[in-house]
Amino acid sequence: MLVRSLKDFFFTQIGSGEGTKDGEWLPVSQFPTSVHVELLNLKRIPDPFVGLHEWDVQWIGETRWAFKTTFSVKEDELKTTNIDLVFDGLDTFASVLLNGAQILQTEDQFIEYRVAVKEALKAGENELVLNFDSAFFKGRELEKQHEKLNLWNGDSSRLHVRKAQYNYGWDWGPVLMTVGPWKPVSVQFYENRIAEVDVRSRVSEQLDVKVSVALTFAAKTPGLATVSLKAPDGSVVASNKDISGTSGQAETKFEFKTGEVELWYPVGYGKQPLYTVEVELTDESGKAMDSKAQKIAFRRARVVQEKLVDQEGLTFLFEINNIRIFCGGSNWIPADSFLTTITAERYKAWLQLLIDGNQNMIRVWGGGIYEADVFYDTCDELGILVWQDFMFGCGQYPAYDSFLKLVEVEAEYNVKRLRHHPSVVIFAGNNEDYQIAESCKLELDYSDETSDFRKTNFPARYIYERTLPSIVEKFSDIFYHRSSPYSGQGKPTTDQTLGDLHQWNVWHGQQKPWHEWDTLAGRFVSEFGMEGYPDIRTVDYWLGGNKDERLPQSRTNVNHNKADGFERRLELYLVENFKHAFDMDSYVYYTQAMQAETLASAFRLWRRNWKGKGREYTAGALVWQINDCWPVTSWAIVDYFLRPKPAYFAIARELRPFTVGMTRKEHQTFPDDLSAAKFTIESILEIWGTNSTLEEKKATLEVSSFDLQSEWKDSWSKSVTLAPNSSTELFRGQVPGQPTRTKKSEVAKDIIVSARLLDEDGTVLFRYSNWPEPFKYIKFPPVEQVDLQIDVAADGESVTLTAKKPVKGVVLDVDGEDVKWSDQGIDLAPGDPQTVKAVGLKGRKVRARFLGDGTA
Ligand code: BMA
Repeated sequence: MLVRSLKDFFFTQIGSGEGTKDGEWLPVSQFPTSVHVELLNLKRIPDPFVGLHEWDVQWIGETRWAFKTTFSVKEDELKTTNIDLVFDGLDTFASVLLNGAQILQTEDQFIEYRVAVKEALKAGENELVLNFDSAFFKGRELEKQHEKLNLWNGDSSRLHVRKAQYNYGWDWGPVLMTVGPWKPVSVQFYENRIAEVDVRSRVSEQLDVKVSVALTFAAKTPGLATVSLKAPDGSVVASNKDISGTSGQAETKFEFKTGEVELWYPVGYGKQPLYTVEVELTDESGKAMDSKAQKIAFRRARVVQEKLVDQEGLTFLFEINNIRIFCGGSNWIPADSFLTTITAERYKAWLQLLIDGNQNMIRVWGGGIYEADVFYDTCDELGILVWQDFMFGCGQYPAYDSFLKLVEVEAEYNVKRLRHHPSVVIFAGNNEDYQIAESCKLELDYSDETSDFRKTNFPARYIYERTLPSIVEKFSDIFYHRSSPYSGQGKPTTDQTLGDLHQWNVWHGQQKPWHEWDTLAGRFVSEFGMEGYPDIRTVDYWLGGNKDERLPQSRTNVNHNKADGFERRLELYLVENFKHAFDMDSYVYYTQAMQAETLASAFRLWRRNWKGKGREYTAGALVWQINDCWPVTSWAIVDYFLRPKPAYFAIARELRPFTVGMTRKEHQTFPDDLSAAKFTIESILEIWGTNSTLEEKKATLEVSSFDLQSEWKDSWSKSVTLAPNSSTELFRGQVPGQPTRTKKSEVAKDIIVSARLLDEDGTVLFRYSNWPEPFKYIKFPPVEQVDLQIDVAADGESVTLTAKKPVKGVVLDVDGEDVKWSDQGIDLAPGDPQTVKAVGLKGRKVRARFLGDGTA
């Protein structure tokens, strides 16, 4: 098969306007591309990521645009039996003309379009024109034609349009309605081609492997196929030849006993050996017609929902090759408002950040896109488990026939595109659409499994409970989950004992203190979060040098935080917990410190709930969100420019193989039920360890306590054994140095309890300091007494931190460009120096912020 990519496109605005003059065709600067990217490149629009310019480019989304190219076809090429034009992705409503004749009308951004064009082509120059309508107008017309439906985020017309929903604006993203050929365009010449390679590898409980390879050919012409399975080192493991392809279909099988082929494991549990299935198709004379290679891997993946020994409900856990995995990870949104600008290197950098953050799962969220192949390839290579939503987010979607037809084609196309990735272990029908149905009190009777839901005012239930599960089952072996969140057993999405949970009662909902995460746990918490400002450099980027706007309350900063009521919520959590300052740099620090505390606490408390077989009370936590699509203040733990926030490092610590967790709770006891004045208050400390490895771990737990207001300190240690793949309770008792109190006016001492887990050779496996809360009450010692020292190593690429007093929330920085720090948001204890890598320090002076550093 001969494939020719078409890249030399020109674009113009249909009907003159701000973009291009009448009849002015401009060469594109890159391909694939979109109109915003091209106008930005030509400096015909301001950068929508800066200032309030988002609102200066809205006209683009309400304008029609055209792209055109010419390509030549030789006489002999024209003789080829089949010639197709293939569009991997057109955003979104395009009418396609070849040599002036319309050959295609598109209406779904998420699928490939293939058109047989042999008859429409001529020898010599051929002209291809793509006329794009305004998706926004199209949506509004469809909405008028059908009905206005409920949603959260964006214009309601989005629900009628199969386009990345976040384009319409989200509570972390701008309104930027992209338009254009966002994926490659090619012309393909072939006698016959391998249309589909469907590799299913079934790994039994005994871990033996059965592989079936089903082939679909474009044409029913005589031909023979050879299917080879190659090992990661390229050697041929097995091969089947002379498989007849004449009927257009063919199948072949391979079987391997346990251990004959290597299994794929998620990061932290084994390697990620990727095999390759190579298919050669020849005609009867042996002349090659087409070939395809597909990476595959062998793993047994299960979503286990079974009874717990002593709690109601069911587990919701992931098991890979018979190993139950605590999933610590993140939610992923599109990494840019302008998708065509995201390079393969950027995808890899993001996913490497996830791995460096000790995370093992990523959820591709339902308001974005079915991600690029490189995303899933990289997850396969790095051992990152993928939770894949279908692209429906926070809406009461329709299910009228034409919409349903689009969804069927879209789902089949993307399930087939993603099914061979070992990393993809679950498909979820949508993001939060059952929550919309619950909160809008739509017709949703969970016990009704039989009605034709299209006749209800929650018609999309038909998609999530009929259309998608049957497509997933028919074309893949991947587990299907009706929605995220979804409980099942007829329970609402807020049930904490079933399915997955979006726990938003911190920040949204009841706006509870993060200290209550333990009572807010679920079987699998697939969303929770806290906002924090991005790095000050990112803030300065969107300020575009406008110093007058360099304060938290400025119009520009407000435009770069899309979360409803963010001011109130940020201040709610800051005022309740931190003495804080309100200048720009301080607000960045304090919101980041708050975000880090909030999110680390969640992972710490929920990992404690992973207590071994039958006690997997919480089997996963996916933080909302790892990334941003533009420079913004949001729930992201790493900002748009891939600058990690302290929360990223705090979470990375809590997801290490061995951790120690602590809580400190006040227990008030009354001698009898008469008196309210007579009571005792004890500060009870609970300590536990976690071990995500499959071996038990012997270590030493060392607990050092310091009084912030005096030289008093205490220390004890004991040998501990951390159970494999579980948490282990290690200690419960009074906070050292904190006497029992009998009056509320006897305030608790500022005792800092620092625990370290030491390996047999004395290496520090983990350290964690538990501080009295809320932090706002703490009387921090004068900075001189703290005497925080930052010593730069001889190689200038790391710094060692020491202090005479416990220090909380150390964030390091330098002037100028970023340094790649290995840790941030550090809690220091006297006598326990910590070394932080500082790649790119280049001799610059390191400064530090910390709680009690005098800025508030
Ligand atoms: C959940 C997500 C997103 C949203 C986030 C923060 O609803 O599914 O839709 O951005 O919360 O509000």
